[in-house]
Amino acid sequence: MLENIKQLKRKIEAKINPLKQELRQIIVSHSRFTSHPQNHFTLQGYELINNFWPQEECNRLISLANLYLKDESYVIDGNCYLICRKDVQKIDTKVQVITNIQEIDNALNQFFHNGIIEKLFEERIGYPMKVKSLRLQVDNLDTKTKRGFHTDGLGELYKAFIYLTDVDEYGDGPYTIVPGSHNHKYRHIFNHLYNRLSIFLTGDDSYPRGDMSFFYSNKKAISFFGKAGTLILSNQQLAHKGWQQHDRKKRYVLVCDVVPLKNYNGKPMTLGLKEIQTNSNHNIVIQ
Ligand SMILES: O=C(O)CCC(=O)C(=O)O
Ligand SMILES: [Fe+2]
Repeated sequence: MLENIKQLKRKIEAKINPLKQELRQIIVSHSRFTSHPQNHFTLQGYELINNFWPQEECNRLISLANLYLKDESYVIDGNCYLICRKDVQKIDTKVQVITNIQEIDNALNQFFHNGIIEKLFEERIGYPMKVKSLRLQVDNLDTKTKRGFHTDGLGELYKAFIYLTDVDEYGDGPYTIVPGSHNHKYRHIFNHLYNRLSIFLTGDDSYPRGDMSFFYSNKKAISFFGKAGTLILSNQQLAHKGWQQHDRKKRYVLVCDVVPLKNYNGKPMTLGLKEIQTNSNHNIVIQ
C-alpha cells in the first residue's frame, strides 16, 4: 500500500517537475524583458527596417536556395541541411528550410561573423547577443496547414527576418505579430498550461508547445509588408505567425536566429536533423 502511494507520488512528480521548470523559464524571460531599457523594440517586441539589403543580394540568395531545393529533406554538406517540413511534422508542411546556410556560402559566412545583426539587437536590448544560425526559408503557397499564433519555445530568443522577395499583400504570406505580446506573462502561462494539459490528455507529445490558442486574434495583430531587403527584428516571445492565407506568391526569407551571448552554447543548430537522419516522421514542431 505504502509502496503504491510512493510510486504514485513519483509519477505525479515526474509530470509536475518539468512543468515547474517550464513555468520558471517563462517567468525568468519575462522578468528579463521588464529589465530591458525602454525603446520601440523592447516595448513593442519588433522593429522594421526598410532597405537593409540591396535587391541583387536578395536575388543571389534566391538562386542559391533554388540550387539546393529538393522535394525531400537531406544533408547538403557538414552542418548544412535542407528540411522539408512535411517530412517531420503535420503543420507548415509547405515550408522548406536550408539550415546553417552560412556553412556553404562565403558571403553569408562573413555576414554570420561580422556582428551587424548582433549590434542591432545589442543597441536595443543592452547586452551581448550572438547569431546562432542563418536559415534560408522558402514558404510555398499554403492555405491549409499553416500554424496559428505561437511563441518559439520558452526562453529568450530573437529572430531577424530579411525578406528576399517582395511581400506586398496578405497573399504573399507576411510575418504577423501581436505588438507588445512578449510582455503578456499571464496569457503565456495560461496558454502553456492549456498546451501541457492537452499533451497530458491526448498523450500526443507532438502537440505544439508554444501555441497561443487563447487571447490572440488577427484583430490585434499587425502584418509586415515590405520589399525584398526589408529587415524585421523580432522577439520570439511575441504571439506570431506567418499569414494563414498564403495564396499569391512564394516567399523567400533569410532567418537569423539570435540568442543572448550568455545562453549561446557555441554549437550549430541541429533542429530536425536527427529526425531526417532517422526518418522518424511527424513527431516534432520546428520553430
Ligand atoms: O513564416 C513566418 O512568417 C513566421 C515563421 C515563424 O513562426 C518563425 O520563424 O518562428
Ligand atoms: Fe515561430
